[in-house]
Amino acid sequence: MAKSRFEYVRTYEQDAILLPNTYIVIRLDGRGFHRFSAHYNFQKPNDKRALCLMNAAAKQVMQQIPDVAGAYGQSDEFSFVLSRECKMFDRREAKLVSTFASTFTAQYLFLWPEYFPDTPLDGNMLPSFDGRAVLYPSLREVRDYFSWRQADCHINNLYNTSFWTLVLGGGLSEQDAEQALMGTNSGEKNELLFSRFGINYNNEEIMYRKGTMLIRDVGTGGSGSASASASESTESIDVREWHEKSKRQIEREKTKRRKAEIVELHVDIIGNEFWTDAGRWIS
Ligand code: DGT
Ligand code: MG
Ligand code: MG
Ligand code: MG
Ligand code: MG
Repeated sequence: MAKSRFEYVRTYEQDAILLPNTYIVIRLDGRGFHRFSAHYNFQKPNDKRALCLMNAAAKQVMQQIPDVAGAYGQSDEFSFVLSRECKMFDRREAKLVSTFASTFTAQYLFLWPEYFPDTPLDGNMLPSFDGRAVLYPSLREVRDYFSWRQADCHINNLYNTSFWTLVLGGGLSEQDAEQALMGTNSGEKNELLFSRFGINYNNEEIMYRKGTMLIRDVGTGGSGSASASASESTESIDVREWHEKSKRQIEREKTKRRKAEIVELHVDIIGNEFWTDAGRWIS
């Protein structure tokens, strides 16, 4: 490209580069979904169509971006964790975050009619998602990050389930329901649901209670890491040591991720089990 005398303006561009050798978590969150969900009459407290649409859009993002190891979603948010060796866009933060947000938004729009066949989108109320990238130095923090989001899902869902049961099932006004729940702990909310409405919270749909984890089924015959030993599979990931990987190894893992089937799980990701059994999806 011929250089013009205007070319110098380019030197004003500042790229924030994400630290090497760290896990990148990109969290997307629906903009103003309080209003968005009301506009399209999402069922309260959970609209299955809306949650499945989020999952489907996230799955498409994973399909298109093999650097994503796994993703967790709940409510109007989705978090994608990228492998530590990820070199996509030379780890330029703005390129990464904006690409994730726009790819996800495009998929959400494209898939909308499949999940809301009777509800056309309104040009004055279209979905958009903000995004941010957070870096974590080890699997310990990555794991705690996912635990944090799932705990958030649990707390909000228990509250929302109690609130809407009081309003829709108990005939309370929204203010009275808020009053009734003020200062109650989890046990008291469970008790209220059970004693007044015969609802056992633990029998509520698991996707609502646990959110959705998407991982790649990289198989059990040797994990993503070529040097993985048999004993590693039973080892808790937070004690697994990180070691420098060769370019070939990184490429091999990427190919494996690209080919692997994406599995949708609605399970506890706070306890050890998920990270010992399924922990192979991340290395
Ligand atoms: P933001 O993120 O600051 O732009 O604002 P919002 O309004 O998106 O707030 P946020 O992200 O904290 O909360 C998510 C909102 O989306 C919350 O008001 C509940 C709503 N929402 C998400 N999923 C569902 C659903 O399945 N059913 C219903 N009725 N509402 C939902
Ligand atoms: Mg939001
Ligand atoms: Mg917010
Ligand atoms: Mg949100
Ligand atoms: Mg371009």
